[in-house]
Amino acid sequence: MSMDQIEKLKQWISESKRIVFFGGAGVSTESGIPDFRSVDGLYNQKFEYPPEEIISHSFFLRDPAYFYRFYREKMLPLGFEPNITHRVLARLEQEGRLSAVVTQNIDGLHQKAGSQTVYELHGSVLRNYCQRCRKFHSAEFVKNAPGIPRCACGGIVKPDVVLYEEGLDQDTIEKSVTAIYHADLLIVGGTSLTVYPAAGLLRYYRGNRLVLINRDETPYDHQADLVIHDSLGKVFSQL
Ligand code: CNA
Repeated sequence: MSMDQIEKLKQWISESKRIVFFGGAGVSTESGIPDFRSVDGLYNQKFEYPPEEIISHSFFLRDPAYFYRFYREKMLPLGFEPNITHRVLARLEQEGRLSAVVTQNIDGLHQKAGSQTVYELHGSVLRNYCQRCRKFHSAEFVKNAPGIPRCACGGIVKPDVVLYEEGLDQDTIEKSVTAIYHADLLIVGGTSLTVYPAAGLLRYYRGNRLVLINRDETPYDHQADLVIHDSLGKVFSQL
């Protein structure tokens, strides 16, 4: 990362009023939550089944006990705190520069940092519903339940997280598309941009200030107006 890149990003931010930040698991790695596709990410660890299979809708129906063992151990990020990136994004919103955070994360850390307008494309581990009576259950309930978490009515509780084979919430997609379409600066960070349809939302951006901040290369690097291959923490601590 060069000083020129930081200066350019700072200038663009100072000239913007409708910034949208589009992020992924890399936003929370510096809070201590591993991502999926980095070398030490979940997809490079060994399990009985590929993680994509375990966190799929059909697997959840077939073997909820195994699903929950994996989910509790690897996907339920409780007790983590927002980092500098979450906090700077919340500040930019308070300053009236940022209109929305669109995230693929399910950890709730943007809201914990103070962000108000957060579109969670893949849901949140903080919301859990009984599949029979729709009663709400907390993440702590799911974490502490023995085996498969069950509601008082006997129904199985399911996290409000989009599993493989499941569709995204239409209202969340529409709000994300609208925010991205009207953005004057789109900052994309901490995402491999390989998970669809989420990654495809970038095509709704109409401006000429697309910034990509990611440790690894992404398939969208060549489309960006500014690419920074570095950690988000290093970049955001200078903004
Ligand atoms: P991914 O595919 O794991 O990619 C993460 C990307 O972030 C990689 O390209 C890394 O190089 C990059 N990266 C990691 N740490 C940093 C950092 N500190 N600074 C800059 N770049 C970094 O994750 P995606 O979000 O693209 O994939 C989408 C999945 C991952 C979504 O469905 C999420 O729900 C899911 N996920 C979420 C969390 C969470 O909520 N914190 C954690 C793990 C996975």
